[in-house]
Amino acid sequence: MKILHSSDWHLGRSLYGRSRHREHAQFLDWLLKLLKDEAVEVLLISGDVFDTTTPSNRAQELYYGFLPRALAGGCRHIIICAGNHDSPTFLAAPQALLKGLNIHVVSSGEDPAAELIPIHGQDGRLQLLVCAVPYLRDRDVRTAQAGENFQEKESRLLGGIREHYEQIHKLASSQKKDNPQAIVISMGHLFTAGGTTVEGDGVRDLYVGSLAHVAADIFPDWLDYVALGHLHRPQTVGGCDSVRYCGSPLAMGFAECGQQKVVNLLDAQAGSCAVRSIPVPVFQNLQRIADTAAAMPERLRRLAEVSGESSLWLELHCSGSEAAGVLKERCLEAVAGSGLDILLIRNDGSGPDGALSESSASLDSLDEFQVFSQLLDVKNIEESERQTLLSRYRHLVAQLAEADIQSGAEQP
Ligand SMILES: [Mn+2]
Repeated sequence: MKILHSSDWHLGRSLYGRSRHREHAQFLDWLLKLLKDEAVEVLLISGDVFDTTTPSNRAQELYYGFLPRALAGGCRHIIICAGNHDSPTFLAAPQALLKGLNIHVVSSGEDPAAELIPIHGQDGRLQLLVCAVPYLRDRDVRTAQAGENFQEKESRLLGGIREHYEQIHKLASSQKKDNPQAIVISMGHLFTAGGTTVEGDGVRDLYVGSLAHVAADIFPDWLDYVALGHLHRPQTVGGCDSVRYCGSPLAMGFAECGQQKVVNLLDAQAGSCAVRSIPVPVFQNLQRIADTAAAMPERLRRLAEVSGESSLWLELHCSGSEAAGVLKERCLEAVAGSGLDILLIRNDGSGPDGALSESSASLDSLDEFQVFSQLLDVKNIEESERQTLLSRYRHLVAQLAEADIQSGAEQP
């Protein structure tokens, strides 16, 4: 049985204000062809389908346009679990309709039994059992206790996550006993201990701190495969070939340019699951260039000559003495008429007007934590107080990210 594992599409995402819509559309077309060519029967999407909890209509059109085309191409079942970027209620809203088409959406982690998806063969026997665990939110797995500190909260959360996986694996294991021929796969959207990320790759910290990394031993070794989402770099977990993050299909930022993106294709039978990583083509070239401000325009001019009209998005890191405005003008002039497109110029401010360059850094290039950290710098906050404020701020941002404000339900 051929099964394909993908995750972290982040439909609707932009890069420094530039839309990635065309790239996403091209990726989905490529994926449709792959599903068909490889005669994939089941597609697994391990969370972060959308980049935000309120995706644009265009982003939704990509998703709802893709699903029926995948089915028409021969894919029998699609299983989608929610990631931390997805709104659980948004993904769940068309659940009943999609279920009728064999598209299974699991968006909330309230009930492990509801995350167990059985897929039967034509002979009526259980062929595949998928434990489709979505991103587990704080409220899914634990009850808040009065007066607990952050550490207690985190350790209780980790315990709750572990227990949730134990429960679903117990249910799956008892079904497996009656159906030894069945393939069993777990899906999850979480940060397992030892996983790696790249600066600026768009992986939003889960929960309050970075302590909430779950040990990979929550996945028992009798599982045929574990299809993970959340980390954007493809990787195996704990040296185990059958526990994998497939990563995002697009480079999420300039730090990821040159990183080979993949989807994982499984040829699965009970007890043996061969995994092949299929490289995803690059639909938009990205490049980061670091040089002195004085040398940058000439370097761009040479690059423009070589690349001609082919499209290349650039992030420039400049050092040295050049006023930000003049530098920008000279760089734009150097790439005029070519396929080179400068998305961001970062000036390290080592020149005489360093302060000016720094303050003109675009808000687009900073995340919410960098903005807050700069605010603490400006206010000359002392180190001890700084740690407390940072920790509270992270807590607030995490709460906000999990609030699912468009759900229409009364917020507690
Ligand atoms: Mn993600």
